[in-house]
Amino acid sequence: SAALQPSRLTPGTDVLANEILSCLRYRFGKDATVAKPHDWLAAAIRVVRDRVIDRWIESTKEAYDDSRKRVYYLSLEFLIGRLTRDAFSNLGMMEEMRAALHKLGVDLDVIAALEPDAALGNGGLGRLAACFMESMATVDVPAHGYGIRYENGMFRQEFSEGWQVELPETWLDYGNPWEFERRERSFEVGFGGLVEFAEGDDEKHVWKPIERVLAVAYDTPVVGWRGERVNTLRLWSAMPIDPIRLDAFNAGDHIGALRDFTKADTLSRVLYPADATPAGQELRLRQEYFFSAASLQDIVQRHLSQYGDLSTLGQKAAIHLNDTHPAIAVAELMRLLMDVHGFALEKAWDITRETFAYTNHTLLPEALESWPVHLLDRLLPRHMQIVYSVNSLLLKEARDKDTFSDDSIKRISLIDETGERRVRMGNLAFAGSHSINGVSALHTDLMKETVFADLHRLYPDRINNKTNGITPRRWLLQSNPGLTQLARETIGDGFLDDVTLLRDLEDYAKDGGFQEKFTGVKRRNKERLAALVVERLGVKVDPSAMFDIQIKRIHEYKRQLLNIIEAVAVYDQIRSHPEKEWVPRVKFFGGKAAPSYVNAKLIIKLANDVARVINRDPTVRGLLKIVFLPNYNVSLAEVMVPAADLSEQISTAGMEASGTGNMKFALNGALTIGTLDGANVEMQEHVGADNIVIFGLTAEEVAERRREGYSPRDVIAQSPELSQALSSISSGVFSPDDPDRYRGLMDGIYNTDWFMVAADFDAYTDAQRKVDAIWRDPQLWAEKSILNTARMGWFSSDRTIREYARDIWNTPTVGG
Ligand code: DL6
Repeated sequence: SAALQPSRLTPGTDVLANEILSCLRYRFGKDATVAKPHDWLAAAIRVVRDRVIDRWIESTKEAYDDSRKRVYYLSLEFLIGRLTRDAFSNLGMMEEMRAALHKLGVDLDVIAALEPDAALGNGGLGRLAACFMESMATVDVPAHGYGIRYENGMFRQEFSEGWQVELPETWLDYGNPWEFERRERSFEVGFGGLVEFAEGDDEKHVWKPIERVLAVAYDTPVVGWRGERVNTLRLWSAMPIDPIRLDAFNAGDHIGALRDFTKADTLSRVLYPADATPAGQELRLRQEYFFSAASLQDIVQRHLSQYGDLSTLGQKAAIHLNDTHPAIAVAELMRLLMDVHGFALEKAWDITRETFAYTNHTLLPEALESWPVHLLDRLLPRHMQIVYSVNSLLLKEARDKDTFSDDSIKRISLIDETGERRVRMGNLAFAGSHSINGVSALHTDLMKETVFADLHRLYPDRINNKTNGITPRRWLLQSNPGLTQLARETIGDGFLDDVTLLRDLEDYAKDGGFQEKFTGVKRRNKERLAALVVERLGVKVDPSAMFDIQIKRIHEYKRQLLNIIEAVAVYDQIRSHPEKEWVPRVKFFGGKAAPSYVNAKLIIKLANDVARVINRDPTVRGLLKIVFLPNYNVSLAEVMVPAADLSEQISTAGMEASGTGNMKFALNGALTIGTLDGANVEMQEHVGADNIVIFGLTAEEVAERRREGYSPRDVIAQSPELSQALSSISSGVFSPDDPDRYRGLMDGIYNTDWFMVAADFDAYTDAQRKVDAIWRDPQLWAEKSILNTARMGWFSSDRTIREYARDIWNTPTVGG
């Protein structure tokens, strides 16, 4: 295993073992003979946690004493996964803890696996926030993450006859040893009511909400690499101000007496399980305002207690909006500045823009948030007034330029008047920020050309690109100890601190001895995944077959359908040409569908139906297997990513903002088959065009085909393989119990095919055969695989965070 250098913080195995025993005894009232695995985990965590706390307090104090600028990262999602390994490993205590536990007869890996995933996010956006938190601590940016402490995070996915079933995930059942409740950090958050003028001052407004809830802080320490800095993730939990209405209770209305409790509790109860799909219900807006308002009160209070004056807020605080979900914070800060602290509109607007920055994560029109004016009017009446006020400043600026047509002004407006009047949260976030960034070069260019074209013309200096990254600690050091150890033996330890140094592995790419070791590591990772597949699904897969993996949220634009249809085509081919030399493959899928997304759920069922037929067909002779692992989450990704030979990144070009799974796979030595979409474009530049298999239409070509009037039927008619696959799915070959099950889904491809599955199909199958050809030459495959690992260091989230710090937040960083 990767015995990372113990840091100066480690106290030695015996001391740790004694601390664990004493924690068991005095905190949990147990001794070693009666302790259950959960008790051992809880005790081990607390022993490490005490050390984290020391660094945490020091980091906080240092930032205060040095008057350092702080970053506040507002995100409705933090998809953390397990925290324990991060903390143990970043403090350099992993191996000593392992030894200490071993001495006590406990296996660290066994108890670590008991920790539930903190799944407070849907997918890429939430996982990015988690990587950023770890990287901010690593590169020494004093930062606070702010979000919601959902009691039920992402749902647990099970399959019932191949259909997705959603069940609540209760990650807090055994308590959460990593969090600290901060009752003293509670803030009131209001909703509804009316706005009045302050007494004797009809310049000043006072909002009188009719409903109030309490936001209570729960803090989690986030440990940076080598434990140099520990930052805070502050998650808000909602509580009623009065837990029970005694008057109602005493009058016999026992349910009514708890109404406030239920209403408050709902706010932090569930994560909306929507990703790149609309989630536009009132509760969602309430959640967004709830956590934005609590966070801003906290930030303002901290700033005032240190600096006494909010006019310097933007110099000492950078508030980052992770997508538009916290965009209402722009209006909330304006309200606090004007109504509570007496700033004039223009001055408040200057401070606001100096303080805020915004990251856009999607161009999909259905995922761009907007709220009906009447809803904001009712729920947040003062904020609606403020939106109108800043809109008038914004539109005046555009009109004064004389180069904006009426149509252009309409698109710039914060209010969309094309149908029901709605507030455009993207425009609000843009207008209220000094920096707006996309998450890959292509995505940023498209932002400038499409959704924000007019605002970009008005403020040409604001949009900038910050290509996403991933933390190499979790996605290499922890999840792939075998590869980490091999790299250490080969090129030394420098890459542990600067992952770009992995490029030294390039020298070994053609070295037969190294290739063998590299392939051996992959083989063991594949065996581990194969064992997990047997355990969870009872399906046997051969680790010498190519492991071809597509794991991500299920969405039509991500085109799991393209992958499944290709599997069906290969299945046909294997049966018609059994004499050919087929490359044995296991196609793995993993991912959840938004519960309301009918087609995504049908795609899951299709994958499972196709798997059932192919896996049981003796004529296939195991040359093709399909495995859909249920309940894909961060912990499962940590097993699947290091085991992949081939990574599927096949979205319709122009639709995936960046992708980050693509980076994790390539760093772990998988070859990518992908379109020129999102960060794949930059990955190709870094790993080299020979070491990635790119296919399909470009974003420009997709747009052109759509403009021209694309006819999928004609394309399908030209492709016998595709025609055959589509008609077998459509006619019920894979769904004999319900032959029409997939007719509608397939008709969508024949008639519209918005996601260009048919248009890209032949290019995709050609690319897959190219992959087969490389696989047949194991040295060539190993060489390309090693070059992927060696050249992916640039995609570290440390690099991304340094760029944010330099270009957006104006805060210093270390290293790099
Ligand atoms: O930026 C993180 C991640 C990107 O890598 C994905 O390409 C993108 O789809 C995802 N966006 C969302 C958008 N959801 N909303 N709103 O999750 O962000």
